[in-house]
Amino acid sequence: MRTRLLLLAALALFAAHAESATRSVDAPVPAGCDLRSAPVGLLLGTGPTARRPAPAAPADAGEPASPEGREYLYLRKAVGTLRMRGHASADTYQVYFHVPIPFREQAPVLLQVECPQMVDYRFVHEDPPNLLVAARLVDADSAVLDWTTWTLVKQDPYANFPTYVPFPAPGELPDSVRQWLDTTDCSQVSVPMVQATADSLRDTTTNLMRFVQRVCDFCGHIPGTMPHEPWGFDADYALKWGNSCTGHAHAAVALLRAGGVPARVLVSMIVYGANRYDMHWIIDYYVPGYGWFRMETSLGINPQQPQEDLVVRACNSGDEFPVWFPCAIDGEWHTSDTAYGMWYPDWGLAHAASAVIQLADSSERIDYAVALTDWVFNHYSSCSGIRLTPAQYAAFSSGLNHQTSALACIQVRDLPGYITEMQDALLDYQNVNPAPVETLFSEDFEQGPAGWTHGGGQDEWELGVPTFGPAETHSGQNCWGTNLDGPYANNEDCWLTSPPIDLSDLASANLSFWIWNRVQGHYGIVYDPVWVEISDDGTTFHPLSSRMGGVNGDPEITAVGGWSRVFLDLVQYLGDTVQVRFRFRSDSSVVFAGSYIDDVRVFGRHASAAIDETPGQSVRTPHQLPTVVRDVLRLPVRAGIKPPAPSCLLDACGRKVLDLQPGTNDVRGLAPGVYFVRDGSQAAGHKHHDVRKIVLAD
Ligand SMILES: [Ca+2]
Ligand SMILES: [Ca+2]
Repeated sequence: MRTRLLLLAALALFAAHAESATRSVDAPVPAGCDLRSAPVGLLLGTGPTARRPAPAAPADAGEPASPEGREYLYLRKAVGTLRMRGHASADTYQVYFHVPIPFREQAPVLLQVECPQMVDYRFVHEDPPNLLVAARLVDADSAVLDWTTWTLVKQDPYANFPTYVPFPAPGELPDSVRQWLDTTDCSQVSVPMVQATADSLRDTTTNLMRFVQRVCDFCGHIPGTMPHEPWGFDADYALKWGNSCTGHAHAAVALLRAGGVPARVLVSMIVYGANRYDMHWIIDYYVPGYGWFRMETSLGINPQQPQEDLVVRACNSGDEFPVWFPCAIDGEWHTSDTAYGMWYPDWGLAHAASAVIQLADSSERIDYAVALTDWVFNHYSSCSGIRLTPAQYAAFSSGLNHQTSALACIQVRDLPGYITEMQDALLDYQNVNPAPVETLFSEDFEQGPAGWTHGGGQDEWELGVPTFGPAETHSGQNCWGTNLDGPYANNEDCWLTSPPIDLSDLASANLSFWIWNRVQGHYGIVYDPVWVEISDDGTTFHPLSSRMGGVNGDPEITAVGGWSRVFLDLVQYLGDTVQVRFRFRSDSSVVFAGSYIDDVRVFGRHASAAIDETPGQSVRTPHQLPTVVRDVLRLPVRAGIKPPAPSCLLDACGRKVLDLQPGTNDVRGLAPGVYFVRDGSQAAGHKHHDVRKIVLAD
């Protein structure tokens, strides 16, 4: 039995989440704010008549109320702590995690990552607006990775929030929102209970807004308990038995879609909670003629103010996932190697978000600042960590310095200074101008095996039309499956291997594929796993993903999982010709439908000029921060930047106590306490230096 801390979403309107409580469970706790142990009265405190309160009080006392023509801009801070333990099977491995994304009213300013074992990191761009971060770490017994993001969020006063909107006639919705009417494995629009509930909530009203409000009130009253095992996080389960925030969101999405209202799931970090927690789940819904509005589906708040949450994933209908599918490639973080378990330790308490400042300004200037931040972040996230020529790298470094200075400006409420610095950053980033993303390899398996081979023990991989597992392929008629017309066998250990894929002359590369997985597993322990491996010589294969598990096998629950897409980073193999393979292994008893693969794609950017392909020698964008390990303060060497002033160490009163050299610095002579590293590698003439807090322990 393992004791875990669970977050109780015991909220009284916008009060902070309640203190964590302990609860014994014999399995890891799945993602999503866990509501099961929460006092129901508090959970349901926002009933039909309890509307959301006035906008949250300013983060700083004394901030004047927003005057006429002025709106609020908020700076939010989000942090994550990822703890890895075990040994990778290669010298380095990848850690993948989600951070706040550019999404409507919110624009990330900057990401900072601290980890003594980190080599570098980069952003993996999925379909817009989603992205995740892939950090590469040197293998060690254990590692702790801390990330921080700073995000601007502009207030939406909801001045246009309508009171009456007729339901759209078929064909009246724009094509761009139609995907969010689909039935999915998480939001099962087509099951009778969803249809009946939606019909009952709609009743005779012709007002779409009234229907939406009834769905919100209904979902706010779904119990925060999950009495039926095994757990599911889909709409069907939530309506039958209750759920965490994940099921509340899927239920609301399914009910709205069943009533003809496009709705999408948002995975978020709550700003108003004081503790560390799992990711939280809310939704957006589309009102014809007005656009998208946000809904807090666990507390029954509609519309929810955008500044209360930082969105880390906005689900396209094909991207919805029920928390633990595929296990270990979930919505929060995972590693590239089987040796590193995402469950251990403290998984589920890895995140926190908080308010930093808010300021009032003209809506025009705030709109511009957010749009500018969006542009800058797009360039920054495209270039960060990829291979650059020296000229590109110089431009990138200058842009990053301006971006860092901009963050310092906004932290002291200097919005004009922020805008100036971000404009300079944008100009620099435009000079980086990397090659566009191209598809380097793509296979939908509609034209036969196309060079893919399979083998191994008890091998049953086959290509064709599935008649047993998924109801349909992800594309066309064909996909690969561990057995197309029945369950896999016991004691399999087999592989499906791609033809060689050329990764030479690239600045970045990623692998994506779609997988339908229904294998034996139980609450995160996978008995019959599938995972991805890669080889640069066709002989020795290394893990590229952690082990992917499957959905539960409860006959009472509609199969949840469906086709899911996985994105992986291939930076370690740039310059090589690689083969990837899907490895499947089953134990000696209990079988399920198996693993099905479709639409494998490799995409990336070509290098802008000939770059040395030797890893470690090519120019990479540095983000390493000062670290203190065993009385040695290590100051990263910033290639390409000529420091105009030496870096130094300041005490808590701002007095210089030590000049710092790039590389290692002996700090044994200093008393324990809080110090600040002032980075001298800023461009000359800048008001703002990058200042990092460090703590010297006894
Ligand atoms: Ca296909
Ligand atoms: Ca088995």
